[in-house]
Amino acid sequence: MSKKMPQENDAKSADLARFLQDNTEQCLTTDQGLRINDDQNSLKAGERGPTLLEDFILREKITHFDHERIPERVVHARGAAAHGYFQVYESQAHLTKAGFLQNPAEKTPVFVRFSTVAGSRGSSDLARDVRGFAVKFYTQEGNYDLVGNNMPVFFIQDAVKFPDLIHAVKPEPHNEIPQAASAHDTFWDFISLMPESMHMIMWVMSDRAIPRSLRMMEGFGVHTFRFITAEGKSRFVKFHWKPLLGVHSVVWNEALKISGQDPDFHRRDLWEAIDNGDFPEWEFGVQIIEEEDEHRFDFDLLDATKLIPEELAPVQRIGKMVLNRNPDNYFAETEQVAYHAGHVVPGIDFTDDPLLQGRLFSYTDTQLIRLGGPNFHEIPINRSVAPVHNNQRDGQMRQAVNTGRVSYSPNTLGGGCPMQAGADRSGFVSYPEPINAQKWRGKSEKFFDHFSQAALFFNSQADWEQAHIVKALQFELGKVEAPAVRERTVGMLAQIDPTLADRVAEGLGMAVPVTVELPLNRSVPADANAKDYQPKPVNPSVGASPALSMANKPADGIRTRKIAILAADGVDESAVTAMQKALAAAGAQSRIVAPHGGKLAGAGGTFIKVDHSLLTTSSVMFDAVYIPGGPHSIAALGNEADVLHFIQEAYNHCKTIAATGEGCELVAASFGNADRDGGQPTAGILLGRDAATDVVAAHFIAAIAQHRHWSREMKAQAPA
Ligand code: HDD
Repeated sequence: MSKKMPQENDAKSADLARFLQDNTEQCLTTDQGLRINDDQNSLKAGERGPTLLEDFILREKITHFDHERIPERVVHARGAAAHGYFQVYESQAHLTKAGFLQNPAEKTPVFVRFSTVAGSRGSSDLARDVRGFAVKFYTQEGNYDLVGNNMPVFFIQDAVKFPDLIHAVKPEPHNEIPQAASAHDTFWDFISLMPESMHMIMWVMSDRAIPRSLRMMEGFGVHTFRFITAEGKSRFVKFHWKPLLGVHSVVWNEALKISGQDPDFHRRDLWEAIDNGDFPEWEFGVQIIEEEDEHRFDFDLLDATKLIPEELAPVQRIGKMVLNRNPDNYFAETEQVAYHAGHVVPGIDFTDDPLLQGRLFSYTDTQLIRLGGPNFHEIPINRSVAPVHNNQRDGQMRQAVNTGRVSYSPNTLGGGCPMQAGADRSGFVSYPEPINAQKWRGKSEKFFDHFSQAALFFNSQADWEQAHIVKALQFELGKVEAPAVRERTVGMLAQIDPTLADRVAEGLGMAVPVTVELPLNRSVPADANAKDYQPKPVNPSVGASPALSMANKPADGIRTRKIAILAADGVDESAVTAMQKALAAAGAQSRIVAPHGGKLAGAGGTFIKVDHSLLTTSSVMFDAVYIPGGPHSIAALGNEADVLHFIQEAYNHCKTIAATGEGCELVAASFGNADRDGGQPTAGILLGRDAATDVVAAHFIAAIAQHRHWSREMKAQAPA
C-alpha cells in the first residue's frame, strides 16, 4: 500500500475526474482559471509589432518559469525516491512503544529518498560518495524520519565540524572544480588533519561508495538512538536496513565509464525495477544494547565514527520495507520532501551523540531556506497522516484555512482545544536522562581511539576489497597536488595499518613519512575544564568482523540483473530464445545488443527485436554478457571494434561471459585463450562450443549470482 493522500485531495481528484468526463475538451487556462485562446503568440501591436506589456498571459507564464527553481539541498542535492510500505514481523512492545512497530498486520506507508552527498542536483549517480538513505514513515502517531546513510559511521564526531567537512569536499570555491568528487586538495587537506575521519575514509574508499544499485545497498541510522517501552524502560539501539538482493558494487573503472554512459544509472535502475514490478525490499534490523552496558565497549556509543560490530551485538531483523510505487512528480515529491533527524514518534528517542544533537537543529533550518518558509509540513509529500492540531498560524504559503478566533493556549474561548495529550494519551515524553555535568567543549577519552575500527574494517575485507581500497586511495591522493597533504594522509594511513600505507605510497611513488606532523589547532588552549586527550594507537585486540565484508553477504540469485546478448544478422535464434527463457525464469532481464537498431534476421529466418545498438550502450550497463552462435552473426560482430571492446571490458570488470556455438570463437578473438588460466578454466568464462544452450544457461546463471569473479582481477588484463 502506498502513502494515502489526505481525504480532501482524494475528493478533489474525484471532482477533477468528473469535470474531465463532463468536458471532453480540456482547455488550457491561466493560473486563475481563465481559458487561453492562443498560447503560441504573444500579444503584439500589429503583425510585426512590439510585444505589449499588457500581455498578462505572457507575463504570468514567464514569471512562473523564472521562479521554477528552488535552492538545491546544500548536501544530498542529487537524489531519487520511491513510495512503499513497512511492516513489522512481530510486535516489538518488549523493546519500544512505537506504534508502527506493534502490529504485524499494519502496513505503514513510507517515502524513501536515496542520494549522493557532495554533487549538485545534476551530477552523476556514480560519484565515489556516501549514499543518503532517508526513510519517512507516515505513522498513525506522526511522521518518523530515519535519515541515514549506506555506511554505518561518519567522518566527524561533532556537528560543529559539518560545515568544514562539506566545504572541504565540495568543488573548490575559486574555480568550482571538481564536481561530485572527493579527489582534490581541499578534501584531503581537511581529512589529513582529522584523524577521527579515518574509519569513515576506509568505508568511502571501499566499493561501498560505488553501489551497483540503490536496491543493493545496506542502510544505517548511524547514531545510537534509544528505544523506550510503554513502561519507560530505555535501551540503546542502532538501526540497519538489509537489502534482500544482497550488497553489491561496481568497480571504479566501471563507475567512471557509467558516469559518461548514463549519469542517471541508479535513478533509472530504481525507477525501472519498480516499473517492472521488481519491488526493492529491505529488512529492518536493530542492534540492542541494554542501558547498563553503555560503557561495556572500547568505544563510546555516542561516537558516530564507531559501529557496534555485529559479532558483539547481533542485528535482529524485525520487519520489512517494500518500495512499490514511483513518484508521480519529481519536484513535488522527491525534491520537496523534507526529512529531519528530529522527527520522532513516542518510543524512539535521542542520545547525546554530539553529531546527532547538531543535526536536530540543522534540518528544520535548512528546509526554511530551501522550501521558503515554516509551512513546508503542508506540502503533500510532507503531510502527516496523523491529524495535526496546534496554534501555529500564518507564514509564507499557508495552505490550511484555520477557523475560529482562538490560536493560543491555554484558552477557554475555544473549549481549551487543542489540548495537551499527556503521557497517558501517548503524547511524546522525552526520556528523563539524568544530567549533572559542567559545561565544556570537549569529548570523552574513548572518542580518541580513531584508528582501531579503521583497522577492524580494513582487516575484515577480502583481498580484492583491500586492493580496491588501496587503488582508490592511490587515485584520490594521485589527484592531490600539495605534497604535504599526500604525506600527512599516508602518515595517517600508517597509523591504521603500515602495510596499507606502504601499498598506497608505492603507487604514489613516495615514502611513508616516519612521523606525521598534525598542525591541528593545538595552539588554541583547550577549554579550562577539557582534558587534552591524544589520538590512541590501534587497540591490539582488534580482530576482524566478517559482517563488514561484502564478500560475506549471502548470494542471492540473479533477480533483476541485466544481461547483454550480443548478436547480429544471422544469429542462432534458437540459442537466443533458449537463453532468454532461462534468464527470465531466473528473474533476470536480457537485452539484445546489435551493430544496428531495429530488427535482426535470425539464421532460421525469424526476426528478433534489437534493444540497443552498440552506439547507445556499452558493457558497463550490464551485469553479464552472452554471445550466441550463428556464423554470419559472429563474422559481423568480429568486424566491430566496439564488440571486441565490449567483451574485453566485461572481462576486465570481472563479469560473467558465456558463449555457445561460434560465439566461443568471438570470445577467443577478444582476448585469446580466455577460458583457460594455466590449464584451469578461467572463473566466470563459460564457453560451450557444442553444449546445449540450456546447460550453458544453468552454469551462466550460477556464475552471475556470484556477482563478479575477482580472482581474474589479479591477472594481467587487456585494456578496458
Ligand atoms: Fe545530514 C540532508 C544523512 C549529518 C545537515 N543528511 C541529509 C540527507 C541525508 C542525511 C540522508 C538527505 C535527506 C534527503 O534525502 O532529503 N546527515 C546524514 C547522516 C549524518 C548527517 C547519516 C550523520 C550521521 N547532516 C549531518 C550533520 C548536519 C547535517 C552533522 C549538520 C549539522 N543534512 C543536513 C542538512 C540537510 C541534510 C543541511 C541538507 C538537506 C536537508 O538536510 O534536508 O540539514
